[in-house]
Amino acid sequence: MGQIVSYARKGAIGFITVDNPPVNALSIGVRKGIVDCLAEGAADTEAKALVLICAGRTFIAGADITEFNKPLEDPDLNAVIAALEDCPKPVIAAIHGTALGGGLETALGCHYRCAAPSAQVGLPEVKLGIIPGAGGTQRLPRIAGVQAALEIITSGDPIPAAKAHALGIVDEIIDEKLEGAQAFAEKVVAEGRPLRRIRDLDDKVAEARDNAAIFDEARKAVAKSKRGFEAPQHGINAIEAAVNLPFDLGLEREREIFGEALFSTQSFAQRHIFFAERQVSKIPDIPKDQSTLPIRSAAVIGAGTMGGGIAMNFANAGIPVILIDSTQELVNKGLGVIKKNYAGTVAKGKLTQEKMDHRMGLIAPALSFDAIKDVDIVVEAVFEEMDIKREVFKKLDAICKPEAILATNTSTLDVNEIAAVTKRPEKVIGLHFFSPANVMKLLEIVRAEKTSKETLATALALAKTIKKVGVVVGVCDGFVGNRMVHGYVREAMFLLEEGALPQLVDKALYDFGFPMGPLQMSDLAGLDVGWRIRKRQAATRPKDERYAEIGDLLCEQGRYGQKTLSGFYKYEPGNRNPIPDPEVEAMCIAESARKGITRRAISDEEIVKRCVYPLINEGARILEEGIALRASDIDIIYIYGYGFPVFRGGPMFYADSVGVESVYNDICAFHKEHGKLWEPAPLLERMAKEGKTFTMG
Ligand code: 3H9
Repeated sequence: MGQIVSYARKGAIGFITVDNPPVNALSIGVRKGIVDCLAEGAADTEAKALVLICAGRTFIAGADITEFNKPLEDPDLNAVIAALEDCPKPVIAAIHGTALGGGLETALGCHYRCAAPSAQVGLPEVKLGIIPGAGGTQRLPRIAGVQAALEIITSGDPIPAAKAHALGIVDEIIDEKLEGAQAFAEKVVAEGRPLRRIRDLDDKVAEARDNAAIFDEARKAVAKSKRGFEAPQHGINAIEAAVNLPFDLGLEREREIFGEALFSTQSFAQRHIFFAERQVSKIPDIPKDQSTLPIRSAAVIGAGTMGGGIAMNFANAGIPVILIDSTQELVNKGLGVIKKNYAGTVAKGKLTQEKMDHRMGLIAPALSFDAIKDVDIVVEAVFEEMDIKREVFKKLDAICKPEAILATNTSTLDVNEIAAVTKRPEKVIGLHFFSPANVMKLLEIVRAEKTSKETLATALALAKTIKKVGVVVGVCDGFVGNRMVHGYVREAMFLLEEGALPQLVDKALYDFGFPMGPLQMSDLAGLDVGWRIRKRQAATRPKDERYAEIGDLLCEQGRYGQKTLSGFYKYEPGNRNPIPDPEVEAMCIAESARKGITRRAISDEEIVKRCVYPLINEGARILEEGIALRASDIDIIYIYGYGFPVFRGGPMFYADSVGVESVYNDICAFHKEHGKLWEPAPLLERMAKEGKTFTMG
């Protein structure tokens, strides 16, 4: 293996090259290597300037996150950056790919920066629950101004090279392959440019020195846009220190805040999610080099809300898609909804009219299955009835080319049974999109008994192509997400019988960090869906099982949720804001009386436990049954499919952070009080007794 960091001179310019795949993270070898090569370059009398450049696909993408849980080895990154800044020769960073976090901080320690046109720079630390810890909060406002620094640091989003250039972060845009880095360095030497240390700049921070309002506004904005997240607020505090303190004291303050954030539960949760997201596509029995089928064309059966949304995903990725329904009217209606969705995005300035036209052009309506005989994949999104699905799959099997993958978007039905009606069960898979399918990032990829590895690997690759987070799950009623959500909503309804009102239940879970509570969510999804399922299950429901009738009573009154402007709440036309409804409150009180339940005051803490712990309990069952491969996969499903707060790490990480034993003990107490629906999952019980965790190794 070659050196991680090496020094070589070309003409009068010394090159320090970092080569630490995959993303040139700043592990200890890189930190030491940079300091050593810098000394070599400084001592090289022929070298008039030094260029810090990276091999591979990117400039340094940040500190090595895997080192965060270990004792830090010297030199730390601040020492490396100080060495760059104090170098007696101009040091120039040459940036390609992404200069992120510690990577950008390193570049800001250099005297000048040049970048490839496609490069991006950013400080994404808040996404890991921390703040930049190597001077980023102190140097960025000095070079780019306080407002820009606030935006970049609190959002964590990268900015393109051109914008970085306009802000002064990058001094020169060169060519894609960074061949112009040498010429730029020579120019710096020829022009006798000074050793510009960002730490010494003051004009941009001075502008904000008597402007406390800029920070107040940022705090307010972040409290709304990043509700519940601590790190963006920490970031603002650190930038404020940059404005009001001398550089070294500001750096010290940044260090303190960084340390505090690093050991916070939120940061552990967010780092868990970072790695969980990268783990999710790794399937133990699927080799890395597993062949996949190219997906160059697609078809969606069913032009309803779901089918239309799925078709948009293909069109967005540039894949032509045929949208089929049984009548011209239904197809036209579906196309109309798609057009309206795109037009909304154009109106918001997030899509050009030209791109919209191109995407619409990729969606071809059709009435007959004959139109789809050559497509590479078909996604069925017809009515959720087994008989209908079986018919569709029989027809698809007969018409589609033998290599085509046949996918079902079922959310509850047995994919094995659907596969069994075809002669190609190895090509059948579930692709469970979440509504609205063009927006929600989650895709449950349902691996049926006979699904081949190639089909599964193709589905995982497709998920990436259409920018979804694909999570592989096994066959069971509701798969992972919906199976777990059942207990979450069930308890919310029991709480209404016990003394809470919808707005109280929802507020507790909103405050916990969900974008909305379970009852508002049910109103949004439509109460009739669950009602239909419950009616189907009524015959087999054990007589002694507790059951809340409130959801059924609402549906019997035609209150199906937002679409009928009434459900657990009332709604004004065209407005999604829930309005508490005295009629529903009276219904809750009447139900308690009918069941002989004395209504009581219920704390937010109990509401959270009653609704969130069923997720954990069912999650443990799902894990034990092998329906999910890993606890972290369940966390990803809940974050991307149900808005579980990222800073709590998903339900399984949350169980670990509260303490598995404590969760188990509460579940046992609920079991005693509320009956068998709360029976603890055997895995949860074992883990509690053995002192184990779901996600913490
Ligand atoms: C920081 O810098 C703190 C400082 O302010 C203070 C220090 C004192 N470390 O995402 P990919 C791994 S905080 C370790 O699939 P892509 C990743 O796990 C850091 N490992 O590639 C994966 O491993 P595997 C601030 C890392 O091309 C592999 O690399 N920086 C790191 O889709 C490929 O990753 C960030 O937060 C890391 N920093 O995207 C940037 N980064 O193959 C985080 C990646 O075993 N990184 N890995 O699964 C990213 O955003 C993306 O990885 C990037 C490439 C855009 C760079």
